[in-house]
Amino acid sequence: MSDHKHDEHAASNPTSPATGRTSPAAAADLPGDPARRTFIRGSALAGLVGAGGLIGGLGLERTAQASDHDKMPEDHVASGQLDEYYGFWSGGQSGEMRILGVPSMRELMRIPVFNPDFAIGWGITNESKRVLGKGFPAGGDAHHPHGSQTHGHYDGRYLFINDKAGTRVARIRLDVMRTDKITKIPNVQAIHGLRVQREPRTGYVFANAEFRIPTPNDGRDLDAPAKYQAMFTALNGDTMEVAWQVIVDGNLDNTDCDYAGKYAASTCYNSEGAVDLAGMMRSERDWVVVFNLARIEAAVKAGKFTRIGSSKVPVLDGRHGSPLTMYIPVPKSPHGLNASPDGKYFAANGKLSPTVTLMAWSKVDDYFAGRLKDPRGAVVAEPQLGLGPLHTAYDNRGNAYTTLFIDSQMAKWNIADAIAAYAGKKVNYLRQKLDVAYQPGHCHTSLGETRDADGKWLVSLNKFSKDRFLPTGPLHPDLDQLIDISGDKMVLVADAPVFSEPHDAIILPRRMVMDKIKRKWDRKDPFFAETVAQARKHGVVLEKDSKVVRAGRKVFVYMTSSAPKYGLSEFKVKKGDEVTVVVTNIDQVEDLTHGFCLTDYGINMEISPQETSSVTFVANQPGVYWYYCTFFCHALHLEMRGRMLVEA
Ligand code: RUQ
Ligand code: CUA
Repeated sequence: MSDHKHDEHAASNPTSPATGRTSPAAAADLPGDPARRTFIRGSALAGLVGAGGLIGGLGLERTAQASDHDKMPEDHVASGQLDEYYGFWSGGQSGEMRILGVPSMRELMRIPVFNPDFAIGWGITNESKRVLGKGFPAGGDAHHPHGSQTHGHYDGRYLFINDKAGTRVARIRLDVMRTDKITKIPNVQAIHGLRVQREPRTGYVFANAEFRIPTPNDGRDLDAPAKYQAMFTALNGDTMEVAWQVIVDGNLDNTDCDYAGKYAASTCYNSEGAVDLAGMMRSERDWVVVFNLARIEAAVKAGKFTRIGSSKVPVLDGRHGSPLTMYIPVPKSPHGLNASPDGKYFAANGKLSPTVTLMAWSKVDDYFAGRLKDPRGAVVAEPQLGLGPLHTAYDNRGNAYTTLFIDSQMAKWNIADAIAAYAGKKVNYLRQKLDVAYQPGHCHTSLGETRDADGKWLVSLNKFSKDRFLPTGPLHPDLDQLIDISGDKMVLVADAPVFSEPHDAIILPRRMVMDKIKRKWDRKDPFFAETVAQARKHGVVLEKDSKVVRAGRKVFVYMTSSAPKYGLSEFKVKKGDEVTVVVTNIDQVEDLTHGFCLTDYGINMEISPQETSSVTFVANQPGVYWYYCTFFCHALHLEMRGRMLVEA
């Protein structure tokens, strides 16, 4: 019955009168509604078999209430409807990644990456510790999320994100939305800018080191800043191993690459090589450094590199005069670096200059072929936009959108007109300036860093919210604003508060992501394969067996979980034993996640349908310790528990 209602609702949902854009539910090619029905059936089924009954009931009611959203503004996604896009938001100094629905701007999920997370058990489970590595730092500072691409289109395999605080790069699997690899980058400090190779595929993940340090950083040259260095790093996106590094002049900031697979480029400030603020701002010009990938690969092959300390990574010299790099002078402390989706241009955002410098990849070809002598000749436009340009995003109609941090504005400008103006023609390239609140850093357009830029949505990631929301104490949320760019004018449609501190985001169509997503774990998933292999050595079949295996002072406790029961209602160990608890969720019902929390031991972990999670700890306190389920899974969820008995 409820399915039927839902269908009626979707069918009666017309094209939005305001913009002519088809509302999400009416778009026939999108699998949202069938998927929704699958979910409802699953939940209803769960109710029938006695598991998840409560949740199932709620889901049905909510869908039945969905109504009236034709009258709602364009960004409104009514109850029971699905967003048209997935947004992947960096979590900044929270160290995590967040999934938002766009245009609703609702937070859908958080993915722990560099941060410990008690809900998931990230940093607690053995499976997550294998990803985080030994002695992982307490958190991270994640700035730049980017999706793997093939021929300039998102391919739905991975997301990558940097950690500035811990000099790391992480990879997240899109099918399960889980971090599966983290790589510590050697020889450098503070990975900031991050991008992925577009052609032929990712391929390389490019990572900028922002701070200059002595090489090796082992206590030498502490007070000799002239000897400090920063490097550009390329990782292999398939293995997450570092492929090579290139030493540059100055500090690297942001990076991007072309659509032809030939170059990467980074903004580079502090050409002065200073270590304090005044020194770093002294000179009028800094650089964009372009890296010639083919020449770098050839140099690696030819052995023209060094290795530093115990690191195996080939390190090449790309400082001024190197054939591997091109230094394009740009004004002053440039920040964002953004390649246009037509594959022709890349822009450096002036930060301390009111300009954006637009360069052509074809001129970079000319330079490396010896046809262009002055690197500055790569510049094809330098539009003056306003104060504090930080980042630029693009639509599919030849327009660019640049955040103005100091002016608190978004500037829309036309690329062709800016090029004509630079060539001396009298044209106005500036299309519109829109006030945003307050102090925007990054901006991002839907699919704007791929060939599929669709010119529909722009998000402005603002650093301050001041008075826009209910006060939350001295610490304010950040403010992300959604802008409709489908028409001639930018229209601000929504404010979304966000916890500290998204720097950057990407927006993908839901179809691309939903096609890849698994709604249950595959029992053969590599994420917990090592745990499965270990159980097999003990003769344990995780889906069936609940038992305790003792090997000296090591105790392995295997149990299933199926709402509302663990396979073991108690287990006994001795004080000082090293205990490994392995829980396998054998429920088949979608959304039926269990938890395993061991009281007074600081342990919790999530076990989603068909997943195995494990944790290892020392039973250092004698007594009775209850374990219980933390994810509300059943009417008898509160009864889902058992006892660990620790003998003195
Ligand atoms: S940065 S506000 Cu970390 Cu991308 Cu520019
Ligand atoms: Cu299982 Cu709650």
